[in-house]
Amino acid sequence: MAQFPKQFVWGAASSAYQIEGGVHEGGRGPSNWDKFSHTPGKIARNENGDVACDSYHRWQEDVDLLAGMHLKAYRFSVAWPRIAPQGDDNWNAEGLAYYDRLVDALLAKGIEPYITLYHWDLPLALDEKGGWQNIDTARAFGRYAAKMAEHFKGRVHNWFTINEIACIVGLGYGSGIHAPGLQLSLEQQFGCWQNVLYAHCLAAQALRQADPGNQVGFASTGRICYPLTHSDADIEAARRMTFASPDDDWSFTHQMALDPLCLGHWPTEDVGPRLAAAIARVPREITDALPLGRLDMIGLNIYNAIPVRMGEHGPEYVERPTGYPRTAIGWPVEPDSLDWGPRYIGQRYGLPMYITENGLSCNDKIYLDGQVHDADRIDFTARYLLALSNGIARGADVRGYFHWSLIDNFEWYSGYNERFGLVFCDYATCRRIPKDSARWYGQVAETNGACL
Ligand code: IFM
Repeated sequence: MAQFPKQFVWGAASSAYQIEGGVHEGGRGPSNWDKFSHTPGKIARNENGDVACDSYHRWQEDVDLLAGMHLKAYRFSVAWPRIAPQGDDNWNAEGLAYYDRLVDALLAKGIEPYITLYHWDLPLALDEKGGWQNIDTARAFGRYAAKMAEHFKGRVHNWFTINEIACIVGLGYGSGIHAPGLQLSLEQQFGCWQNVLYAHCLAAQALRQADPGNQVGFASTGRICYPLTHSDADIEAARRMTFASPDDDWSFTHQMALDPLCLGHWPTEDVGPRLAAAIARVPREITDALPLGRLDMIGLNIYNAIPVRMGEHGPEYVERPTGYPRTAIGWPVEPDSLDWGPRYIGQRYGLPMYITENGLSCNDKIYLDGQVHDADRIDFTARYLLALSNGIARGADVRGYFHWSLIDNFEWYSGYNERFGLVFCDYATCRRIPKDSARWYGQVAETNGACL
């Protein structure tokens, strides 16, 4: 039987651009993702987030769905362009009022809001001035965070500043498959990276200044490795590969963000020479601000991991056998990621952790009986949660789990093709249908995992 700590937080997660729609309503300004998704050829079937799940109007239904699943926490993001339509300090009262309604409705149902301040939708005005290449974007983010902290003081206590710096930089400014669609050099990407971290630090400072009781987190994603066997050599090999930063694969790693924020220095282990040179050039203004960014909690977005063993010449990846289980999007099913990931990260940083995202896309559909039977999601999530409870039993200080996602939504360059929700969204009408997994996950939450 799985065991979770008594106060373990069961929740679900979403993000603004992926679910809200209402992009021209309530005084919201244009974003980088509006521009990118409306550029032909960037998104599957040229889809966009104009309507998405229409949560801009159906937020009360979302809250009711969370309550129906006995969830005590909701991680959602605020659309910066709704609060600062031009990216400056002209705050939009209607945008704030939208989140007032959502936060108050959550609190009325006993659901704790966990706000993410940046889940990739940047005011277009800032994007046009260079986006994360420009250090002024970080300064603007600090002011936006201050506004949010002051406005929600006493109602919101848990904040994640940034979601997945790896995707912001690696996909937005590296491979170019996300907004703004640039393909920059390692050095230029690292310039964006240091600006995003600086933004986090300024935001963390503002959040604490507004309310010293605020819990400040950073939702990180990146390579997790797990040992092929439980030999000491394989365990050490997987740890080392988890925290290596070679020049050709540095951005999708946790330590590039968490070392500076939690240890106060940049990674030193297995760092490629070009990356090391870029690190040596980080401006003083940013390095000096790093201590402000210290974390109260680490958010981990974990979907899979890579098996590793100690080979003759050092740690090596192990190829998965033919026919290995995969989700609809093609990601390998690797429950061990939730066992070893939090263990390795916890050993390195010694901070409380939350699984801020975990889940899968399935080829869900409405069956003849009108229901959505998603046995794959139940099986996947049960395996991952059992592994997580194992990691917790072996010392990982994980305080909560947020399933990605509450509801099917706009999956970035894949458009609406990938269904990650516990709740089905019929995009023609935006009608919500809780899937079998929603009922099952509700039981998991209600029994604190004892039914697993
Ligand atoms: O949908 C995304 C989310 O926005 C960020 N983390 C991964 C999810 C699945 O791809």
